[in-house]
Amino acid sequence: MITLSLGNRNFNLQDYIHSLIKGDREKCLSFINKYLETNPNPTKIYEEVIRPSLYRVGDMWESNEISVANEHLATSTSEFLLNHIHQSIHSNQKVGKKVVIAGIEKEIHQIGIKIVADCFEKSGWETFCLGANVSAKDIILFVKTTNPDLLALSLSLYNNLPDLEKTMVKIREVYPHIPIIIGGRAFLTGRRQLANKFRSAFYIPDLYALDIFIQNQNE
Ligand code: B12
Repeated sequence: MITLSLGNRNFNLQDYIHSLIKGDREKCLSFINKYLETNPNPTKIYEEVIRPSLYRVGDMWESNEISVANEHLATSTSEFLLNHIHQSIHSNQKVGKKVVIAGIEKEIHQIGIKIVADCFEKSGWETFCLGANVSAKDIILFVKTTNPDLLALSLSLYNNLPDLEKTMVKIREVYPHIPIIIGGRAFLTGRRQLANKFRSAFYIPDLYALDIFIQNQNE
């Protein structure tokens, strides 16, 4: 049993994962609402509930403990819950900064991308979330029209790391100075130093570090 303790309440993550796989929106929603009541900081719920539960779903899928359909159900239920959590996000003041967030071409994992967008939004940034599978050409064109202060790229598949590097090379050819942050599950097993190959590029390991990065940018 995986129990999360928060305030004086305990949350059984195993039960939540079970409801997620069954696509039981009502039970999941009740879990999420109780968690948010105890701690309204979305970063915490993303890092302690949404991410680990989907990683667990991925492991169960990989080891054939659950079907592809149940994995899809868990994913779509999580997307529904993200939309719900999004409603609790309020930024008191706009900071006058813009960020473009995207998953590179061939990447169709988009939940992490949406979450990163929420983190910027709650900190008062104007946020352009392009979603997954965006080509370098399209990212470059979009940057031209929006002139953002920062570009955030997400990568889930380890095998796509060379494509991320190629994308960053192409972006740097056109925009030598725009700061770029990279993150996502692909870096869990290494290659975090990829960012060091590029000027003003940074690897950010999790949302707690992202919040600190954003705070520093806001000062
Ligand atoms: C849902 C899912 C899918 C869905 C995606 C649907 C969607 N709408 O996004 C579908 C079914 C489409 C899918 C497809 C595939 N998937 Co998939 N998928 C998953 C699963 C179960 C969950 C992903 C997820 O949403 N995680 C939760 C989010 C919140 O976590 P996250 O993305 O890591 O993001 C967090 C952080 O990393 C960070 N973050 C993310 N990006 C960024 C960016 C920045 C700048 C920063 C600062 C932070 C940051 O913030 C987030 C909050 O904590 C994972 C399991 C897992 N362990 O992740 C497998 C997983 C990622 N998939 C995997 C695979 C193999 C595939 C497929 C190749 C399967 C296939 N044979 O077709 C395809 C590939 C498709 C493609 N070309 O991209 C493997 C990858 C293994 C590897 N070698 O890298 C995993 C790990 C499953 C497994 N255990 O094998 N998948």
